[in-house]
Amino acid sequence: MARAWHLTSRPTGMPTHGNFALREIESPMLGEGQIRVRNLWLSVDPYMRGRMNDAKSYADPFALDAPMGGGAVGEVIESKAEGIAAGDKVQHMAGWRDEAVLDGKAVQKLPALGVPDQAFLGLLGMPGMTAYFGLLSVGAAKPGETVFVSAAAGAVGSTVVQIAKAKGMTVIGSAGGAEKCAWVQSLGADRVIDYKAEGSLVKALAGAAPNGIDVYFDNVGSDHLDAALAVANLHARFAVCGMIDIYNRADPTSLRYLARVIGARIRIEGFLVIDFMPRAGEFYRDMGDMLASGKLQRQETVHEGLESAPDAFLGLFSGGNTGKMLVKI
Ligand code: NAP
Ligand code: FER
Repeated sequence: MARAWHLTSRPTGMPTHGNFALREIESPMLGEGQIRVRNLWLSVDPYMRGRMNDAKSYADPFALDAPMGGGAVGEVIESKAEGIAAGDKVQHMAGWRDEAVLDGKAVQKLPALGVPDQAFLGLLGMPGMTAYFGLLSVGAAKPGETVFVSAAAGAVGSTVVQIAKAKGMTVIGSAGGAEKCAWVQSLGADRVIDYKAEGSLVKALAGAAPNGIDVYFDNVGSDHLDAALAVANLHARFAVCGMIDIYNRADPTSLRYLARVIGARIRIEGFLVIDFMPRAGEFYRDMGDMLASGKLQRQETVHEGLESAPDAFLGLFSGGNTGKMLVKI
């Protein structure tokens, strides 16, 4: 019997195990055009927290008492869809479960880039694409400029660090704890800030970026965003990717340095990775080249078994991952 994690209640503040239940689901016979996929890897991502709220947003909330969704990679075990055969590896959005029956049109075969399957959930998947277009298109980062990225040891942030270095930028990354900071430095970051060890992030960033910053890639919001505003150069660009610091709290901190937007003519722009899907080919080509020339490293934190999905998800909010957080089935 296939099983799927269901959202059973909407969290207030930090989610708990009590918000989820692992339940058996139907495994229907295949209709014309459908495939059966055995999931191998599940992605857990911060955006899922937003979809647990009953709020109007870019995507519908997760329904209560229904299987959760999310990025996944699996193997086709049965197919009635043209062009897809048993044994094919595919990516799709029916995650948080061990098996899924899907329309063949709802999955993509994994590109042949010579990397392990799970890379398509991280470095070469949604987080990688977020990093790539957020940095180069939204942030319009140029060689020689200084980029600051928060949550730099995470899936998106660690990819931003590596792309920025490969493209000739000076990079400052922030992360929680000495071990993560050492890893971010090993990826090529010029300076790292252990935000958990700093009293004032403004002072720490001013010290790490004596010539200011030209691009801020925001994954965290709050004090990180404020510190970036404080040290931003004239015509700096802020690519606002996420604000994980506020996803579980009702009392967002105020921005003391917001008015610098005016004098420094800062452009602050939020973005969604889905807007860049039509440019996926560009991403795979350029990332493929960078991979082939040894400029990109992959790192994953893996939780074992479908049972561990809520633990993996909750770990995102307590710094439980270095690189991409994954569940291996
Ligand atoms: P991730 O960075 O791999 O995982 C989350 C990390 O955030 C944790 O490991 C933790 O690292 C850090 N963190 C958690 N709570 C924090 C807090 N209160 N203050 C500072 N750091 C905190 O996750 P990801 O998938 O790469 O996502 C990163 C950001 O990008 C998120 O904000 C996410 O919502 C956003 N995102 C946006 C899009 C889009 O289309 N706009 C797409 C993908 C992701 P430390 O141990 O360093 O604290
Ligand atoms: C994310 C965080 C927030 C994300 C989307 C949002 C796709 C959107 C928030 C909103 O619409 O309020 O990681 O990823």
